Amino acid sequence: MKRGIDTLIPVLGDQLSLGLSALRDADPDTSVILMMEVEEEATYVRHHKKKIAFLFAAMRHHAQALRDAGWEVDYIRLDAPENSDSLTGEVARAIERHRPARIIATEAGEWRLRHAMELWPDKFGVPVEIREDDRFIASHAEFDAWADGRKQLRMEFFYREMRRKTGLLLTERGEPEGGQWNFDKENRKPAARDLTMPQPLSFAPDALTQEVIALVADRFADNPGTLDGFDFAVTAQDAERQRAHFLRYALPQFGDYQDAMLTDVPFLWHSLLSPYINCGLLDPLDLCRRVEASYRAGHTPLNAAEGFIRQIIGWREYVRGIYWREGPDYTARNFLQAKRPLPAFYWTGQTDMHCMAQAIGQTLQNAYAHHIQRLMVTGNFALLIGADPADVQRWYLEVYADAYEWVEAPNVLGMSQFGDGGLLGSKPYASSGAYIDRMSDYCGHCRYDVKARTGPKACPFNALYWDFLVRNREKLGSNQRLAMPYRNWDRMDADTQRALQAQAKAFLAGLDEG
Ligand code: FAD
Ligand code: DLZ
Ligand code: SF4
Repeated sequence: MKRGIDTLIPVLGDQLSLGLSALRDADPDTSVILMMEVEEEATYVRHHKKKIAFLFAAMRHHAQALRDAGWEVDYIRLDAPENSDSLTGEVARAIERHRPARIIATEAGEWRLRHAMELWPDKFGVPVEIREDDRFIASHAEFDAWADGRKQLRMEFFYREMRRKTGLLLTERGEPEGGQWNFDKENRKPAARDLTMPQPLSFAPDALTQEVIALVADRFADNPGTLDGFDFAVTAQDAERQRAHFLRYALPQFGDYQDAMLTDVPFLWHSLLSPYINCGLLDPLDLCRRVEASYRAGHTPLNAAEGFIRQIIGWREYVRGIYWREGPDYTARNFLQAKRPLPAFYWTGQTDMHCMAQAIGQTLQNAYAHHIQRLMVTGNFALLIGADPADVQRWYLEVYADAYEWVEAPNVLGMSQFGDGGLLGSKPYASSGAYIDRMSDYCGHCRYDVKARTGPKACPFNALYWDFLVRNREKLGSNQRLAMPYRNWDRMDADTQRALQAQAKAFLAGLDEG
C-alpha cells in the first residue's frame, strides 16, 4: 500500500540507468519517478528522426524496467493532451499532482538544463537536491584537481590518471600492461574488404517502439534523416547483447582498424555502443572491465583493449571534463573567426566528393558515423572551408544518435574545428586528400583525382588544405606541430602557390553560390 508521496525524482532522457544517483537510497514506497517526453527537448535542434525515436523508445522501455523494479513512474508522452512542452513545465504539473515534500534529481548533462534546474527551488518552493552524475569515472572535483595549475591540458596525461584510478590494464606493480600506456601507433591500419567482417546485431522494433516510430514520423516529418531500417537496441538487455557481440566478434581487431574507412561499410570494427552508454543503458566502467577481462582471457590483443579503454576512460571523460570546466560560453568560441555557413549538402549527402557523400549519406541513414569519418572527413572539410563552428556544432548535435552537448561540443569545437585555439588538442585536424586516400578506398570511387592539386579533376581537399594554412597563418604559424607544412608551403614556387590559392578560391566561391 502506497503511503503519501514524499519525493519526486525527475529522470531525463539520458539518465536511463537503474543505478542513477537520484534513485539511490530513495524509498519506492514514498517516491514517484517523473519521465517526460517534451517538445522543448525534441526541438532545441532538429534532431535526426532516428535519434528522437531511439531516445523516446529507450525512455518508454526504461519506464517499464523501473516499474518492474518496484518504482512508481509517472510517464508523460509527447502527445499527452496536457503536455506543457518543457521539462520545467512538466515538473510544475507533477508537483500539483503529487504534492511532494522534496525533489531529488541527478545533474543534467548540459549547461542549458543545469541552469533551468537551478531555478526550480525558487520557482516551485520545494527543496531540490541535485546529485552528481557518478556514472562518469572522474567527478567534477577530480577533473578540476587534475587540470588546475597545468599550463596545457592533454588527454594522454589525464588518461593515465584514470588508468591509475580504475586499475584498468595495470600490472600488479601498478605499471601499464605491455610496458607502455598507449598503443595508438599500432592502430592505424587501412582495412581491406573481407567477408569475415563483423555485422552488428539488428533489433526488430517491438510494439512500443513501433508506436514511437509512428509518432516521430508524424510529428518530425521534416527533420533530417530517415526512420527506415530502425534497429537500435532500446533496452538495457539488448544493449548488453550488442556489447557482448562486439566483444566477441569485433573488439579483437578494433585497434588495428580503428581509423580505417571503406565504401559502403559504415560500421567496420566499431562497437556502436555510444548511444547506449550516453543515455545510460550501458555502464562505461563495467564495459571497460569486460574489455580488460577479454584481454586477460587471451581473446583480445593489448592494442585493441587499450585502444578501446582509452576512448572511454580517456577521451570520453576528458571531453566531459573540459565541457564543464570551460563554462557555458565554450560553445560560442571561434578562435579562427570562421564564418562560412555549412553547405547544404551536409543535409542531403549530394556531392561529387565520394568521401563526403559516404560519411553524410551513412549519417542520414543510420544516425551514425564512426570517429574518423566525423573527424577527418566531415569535420576536416568544415574546418578547411572555414565553416562557422556554431553551425558545425549544430549539425553534429542534430544528426548523431549519441549526441548530447557535453560530448558533442568539445569534440566538434575543440578537437575538430580548433575553435578553442588549442585547449583540448594541440593542433587542428586539417589534412589534404592524402590522409583519406591512405586510410580508405574512397578515392578509387571518386570523380576527383586525389593526386591532383589543381585543375578540374583535382581533389578539393588538396588546395583547400593549403589555403586553410595560408589563410590562418597569423593564428597557426607559431604552432610547432604545423612547422613542417608551413615549411613545405614556403618551399613551393610562387606559381604553384598562386595556382593552389586560385583553385581553393574558385571552389569556395562555388560553395558560396550553392
Ligand atoms: P567506438 O569507435 O567503438 O569507440 C568506443 C567508445 O569510445 C564510443 O562508444 C564512445 O563512448 C567512446 N569514444 C570514442 N571516442 C570518443 C570521443 N572523442 N569522445 C567521447 N567518447 C568517445 N561521441 C559521442 O558519444 N557523441 C557525440 O556527439 C560525438 N560527436 C563527435 C563529433 C566529432 C567531430 C568527433 C570527431 C567525434 C565525436 N564523438 C562523439 C566521438 C566518437 O566519434 C563517437 O563516440 C564514436 O564514433 C561512437 O561510435 P562507436 O560507439 O562505434 O565508437
Ligand atoms: C535529446 C532529448 C530529446 C530528443 N528528447 C528528450 C525528452 O523529451 N525528454 C528528456 O528528458 N530528454 C530528452 N532529450 C535529452 C535532453 O535534451 C538533454 O540532452 C539531456 O537530458 C542532457 O542531459
Ligand atoms: Fe574525398 Fe578527394 Fe578522395 Fe574524392 S579524391 S574521395 S574528394 S579525398
